[in-house]
Amino acid sequence: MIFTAPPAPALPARLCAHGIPLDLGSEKFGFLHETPAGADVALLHRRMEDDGYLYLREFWPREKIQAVRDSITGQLARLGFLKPGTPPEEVRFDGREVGRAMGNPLNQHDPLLRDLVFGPRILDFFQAFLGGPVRHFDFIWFRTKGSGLGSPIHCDLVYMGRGTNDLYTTWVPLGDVSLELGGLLVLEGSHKKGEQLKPYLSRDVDDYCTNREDAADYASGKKWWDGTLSKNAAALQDSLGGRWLTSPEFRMGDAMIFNMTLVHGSLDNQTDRFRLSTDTRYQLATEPVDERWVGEKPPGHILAQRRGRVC
Ligand SMILES: O=C(O)CCC(=O)C(=O)O
Ligand SMILES: [Fe+2]
Repeated sequence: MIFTAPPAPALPARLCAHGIPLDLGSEKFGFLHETPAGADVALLHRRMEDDGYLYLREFWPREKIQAVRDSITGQLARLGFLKPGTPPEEVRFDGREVGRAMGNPLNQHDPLLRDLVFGPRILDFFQAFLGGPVRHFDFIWFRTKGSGLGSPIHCDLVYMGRGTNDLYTTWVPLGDVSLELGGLLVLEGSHKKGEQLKPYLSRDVDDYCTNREDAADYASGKKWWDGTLSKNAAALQDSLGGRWLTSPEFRMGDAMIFNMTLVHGSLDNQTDRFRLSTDTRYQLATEPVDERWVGEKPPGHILAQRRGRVC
């Protein structure tokens, strides 16, 4: 019998990041490397080292994600974000954005969600991967992306680098995410561009330079840097190299785990529905933790967290 590779999925005519069309040629665009089911810890480490991420298909049972999705679509309906008269399951965008990270009104304490993203499946995984007892940040980042929107290109380190840098993000699609709906987008090999990205990676969004003339504006909260690395995914790719990678379809149950220096963002949503996902963070319990993200009500990027330094 002759086995042939599965056909490459058809690409939409256009895929954009922050309004900038990506070059979809095979040198510039491709699909994420799936981590084999049952990979041992040595292979997981090798993949994390080589790729900066692990893409785990069917990490959770689909029904578990569906239950969380139902809870979230119900909340969106009650909060009035869905197009009136449409079934909540369809999550039809009604023109009003839900709010980013700290401004997102969805329930951080939803028991079904917490049982998923802080439950034994993921904690056991990290315990094996990191080789000791682990902890997670308490804050959950919700992504509820309406039509036309994606996330700006960034590395996570600049938002959460005040504890250990041996910290991992888990991005969880709460629904199947087609290319048009717009899922996570990562720049191949970018976790190994530390030298080029040093000026960016040495910053933190809550730090400011005391020796600059606008220091007072940052100290008082009048100004804030939002941590974006680039607004132009195509130009960034020209300077750093690597293909932009995503999945032909992220499916409910998949987990994308990546390190703090992998450059990523997301594809713009080209549909009339919300794209739903969460991202959460995990580290060894013995390592220092970034205090902005722990506790019953994590403070996050509040003014009291601003720190001045000589740059
Ligand atoms: O889902 C998104 O749009 C962005 C996700 C992200 O930045 C993350 O998981 O760290
Ligand atoms: Fe991120």
